[in-house]
Amino acid sequence: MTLIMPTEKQKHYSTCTLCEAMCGIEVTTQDRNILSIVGDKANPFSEGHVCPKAMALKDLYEDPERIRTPIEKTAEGGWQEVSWDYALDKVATNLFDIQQKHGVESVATYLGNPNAHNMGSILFGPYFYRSLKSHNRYSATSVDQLPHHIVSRQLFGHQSQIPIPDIDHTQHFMIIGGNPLASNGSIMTVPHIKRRLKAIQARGGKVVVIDPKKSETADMSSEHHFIKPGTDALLMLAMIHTLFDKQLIAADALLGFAADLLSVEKYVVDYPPKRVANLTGMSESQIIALVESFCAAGPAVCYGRMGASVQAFGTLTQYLIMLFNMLTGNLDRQGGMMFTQPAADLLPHSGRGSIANFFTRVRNLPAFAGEFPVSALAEEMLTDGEGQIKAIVIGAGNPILTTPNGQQLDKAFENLDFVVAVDFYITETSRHADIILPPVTALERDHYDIVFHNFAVRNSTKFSPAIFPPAETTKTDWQIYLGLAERLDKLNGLPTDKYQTLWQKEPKGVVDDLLKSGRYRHEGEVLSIDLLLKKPHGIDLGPLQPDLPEAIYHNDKKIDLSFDYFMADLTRLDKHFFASEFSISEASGLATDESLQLIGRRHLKTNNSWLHNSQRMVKGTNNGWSRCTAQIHPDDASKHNIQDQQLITVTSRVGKVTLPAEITEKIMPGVISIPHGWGHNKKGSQWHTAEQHAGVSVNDLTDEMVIDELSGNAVLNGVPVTIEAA
Ligand SMILES: Nc1nc2c(c(=O)[nH]1)N[C@H]1C(S)=C(S)[C@@H](COP(=O)(O)OP(=O)(O)OC[C@H]3O[C@@H](n4cnc5c(=O)[nH]c(N)nc54)[C@H](O)[C@@H]3O)O[C@H]1N2
Ligand SMILES: Nc1nc2c(c(=O)[nH]1)N[C@H]1C(S)=C(S)[C@@H](COP(=O)(O)OP(=O)(O)OC[C@H]3O[C@@H](n4cnc5c(=O)[nH]c(N)nc54)[C@H](O)[C@@H]3O)O[C@H]1N2
Ligand code: SF4
Ligand SMILES: [Mo]
Repeated sequence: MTLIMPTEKQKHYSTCTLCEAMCGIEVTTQDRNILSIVGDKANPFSEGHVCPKAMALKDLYEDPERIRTPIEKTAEGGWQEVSWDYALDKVATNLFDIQQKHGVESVATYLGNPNAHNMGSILFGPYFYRSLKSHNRYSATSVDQLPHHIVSRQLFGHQSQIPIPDIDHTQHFMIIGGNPLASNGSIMTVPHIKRRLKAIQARGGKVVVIDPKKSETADMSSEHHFIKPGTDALLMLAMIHTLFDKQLIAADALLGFAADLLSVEKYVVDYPPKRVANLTGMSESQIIALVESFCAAGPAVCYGRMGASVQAFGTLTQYLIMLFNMLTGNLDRQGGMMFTQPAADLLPHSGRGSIANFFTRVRNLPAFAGEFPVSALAEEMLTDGEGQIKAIVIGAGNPILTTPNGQQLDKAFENLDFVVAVDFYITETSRHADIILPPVTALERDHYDIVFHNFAVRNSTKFSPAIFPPAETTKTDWQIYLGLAERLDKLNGLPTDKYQTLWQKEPKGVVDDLLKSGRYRHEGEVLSIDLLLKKPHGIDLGPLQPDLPEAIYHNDKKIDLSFDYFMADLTRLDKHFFASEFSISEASGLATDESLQLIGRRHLKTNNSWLHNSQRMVKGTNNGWSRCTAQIHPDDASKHNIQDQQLITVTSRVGKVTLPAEITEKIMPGVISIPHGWGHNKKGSQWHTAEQHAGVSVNDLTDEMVIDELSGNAVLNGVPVTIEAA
């Protein structure tokens, strides 16, 4: 008998990749086991902060239901393990054959949120999509931040040049449709959000939250104002109107970059606060006071996120928020909205974002940056004809739970000839796959945050090498994508010489090049992966700095306010809000006096659809329903004769779901809130803990036919629904 002695415990310094906050973590391991994960106190950026989700990294790593080897569906519908070579060959050959038979457009891709946290997918995934040559590309962007990209593309010339709230220096932080206390911040990489918000208040500043729900963030804010879902564009128009009306414009410093800034006035004259008061649910005096206190604060920032983006006028709203910051002199000002100066800057090397240069086949929806709105995905699968989607590759996404009208999409998947999932779970979506290609989890791969360093509230840099050396039998996302790309190019008779270089370079080689050609030195040394390996806690590169005009990607180094593009949407807005009652209900589906407006919410222990197989993340929740409840106001409950915890049926144009009511004063009357990412009760998915806390999918209610027409972004907030006792 041989005794295998455990090796010494080891401490590793790494990064949590679950949300955008980039917290530094200290991971204690022994052999290939994780003993603990705690905050890395020596990390200069996150200073020891972690949230309860950090431990989910251990749960994911250990989860016996996580797939570790490629699997193929058998004729009987079961799964069998196959080798990587077999799986990659078969995927490439089938995709090639389908494209030969039905044309290049017949193969679609959908990329989910975790790709943004994965430098391998970001840097090497594109080789695969390009080798497919299909325009049928979709991602979670169009159920999320698409408006931000379009605004930045037009104004600053690059889709990813998005300014960030300078939270550590602001005196007034206005949050419209964000709940960073639950989400830990979005398009604002900010560990320790609570401490930072408290610091604003401690230095005499204010945190102001505008939200149809008195959220966790609203609970600790200086002021919270209810707003009716989907009316933020009206509020912003009235706020800008007030700036002109009360002569509060302070834009001198920006006129050199945007000479026509003051012409905004002519677009807002028709929207005095009085006119939007009823529609927004905010009084005239409330709106005027909001603006006056913002302008009196010194450095101030107005920040709009998810809640403000995934609504019928989300793009217009984000545009108006940017104009508001500019007109009050808060763009590129310390304590306002500022551009980060990342150490590894991908922007100069990546697409600036093409707008509406091609359109979907069925509904003629515009592409942005080479991607179609995901609201069009199901119809492109279901509608016969040339260009119909016959196969799809899903990379790190679960669109059946996360995109509008999930049930229709679920059915549409059954129509397909071939489905591939790059995922390590058998989810509601990947259960449709013919082959699943499972990458390793985050702690088993090298990590440099190539996206979120660009959205961080301080400039910083950190490289985290894989904690566990790769096993012979595992692959990371980039190895999967590169393997597929090389095979497809070979099948298409294209040269494949470049791949040899790429296999050797690896994504970290690309980051190394970016660091070396970047703007920073550390103690006189050029930044590089080698240098960062010696600094496992990361390096702080200081607070955000004014960066105009350098931050602008337009050739003339001027901000292009693109009035014609954005303000044209005011016609649709007027029709939607100010035309007769008839056209209001027509525009929003099924709105009647009886209907409630559906919105979403996040909880600290969720991550979209995929952390519910961790017992730690779902425990302590009610009656097997988990946290998936329908929050309604007591007035609406009594109107419909509904008791707390009673099961209710919620119905929209596209579907109905039944779940417990949670009666709370924290929600605005007339509004109902249901979180997304639940509904783990579909036959064939394999996460048994999640199944015990199944909940329902709110996206069985959201409507793929109602979109923000300017961007094609989904409308997940302000969906008209009716309720009744079940
Ligand atoms: N109603 C409503 N719907 C929403 C939202 C809302 O607020 N309300 N929010 C929207 C938003 S903001 C987003 S971003 C989307 C998210 O939507 P999606 O990206 O479609 O869904 P996720 O739940 O993030 O699914 C991620 C999948 O990737 C897998 N995965 C995790 N890590 C990795 C990895 O490293 N590699 C690979 N290959 N796979 C991995 C997981 O197992 C999981 O199956 O949901 C959107 N849907
Ligand atoms: N714990 C946890 N953290 C996460 C995620 C997660 O699933 N769980 N997901 C991550 C992802 S992918 C993203 S994109 C970010 C999103 O992060 P955030 O942008 O902070 O999004 P939410 O937490 O959903 O907060 C949105 C807020 O908007 C409000 N709202 C809804 N409709 C409207 C409206 O019409 N107008 C206004 N003004 N407000 C409205 C909601 O009530 C809610 O409080 O979070 C990330 N972090
Ligand atoms: S806040 Fe985000 S990055 Fe930090 S530990 Fe929690 S999930 Fe991870
Ligand atoms: Mo997101």
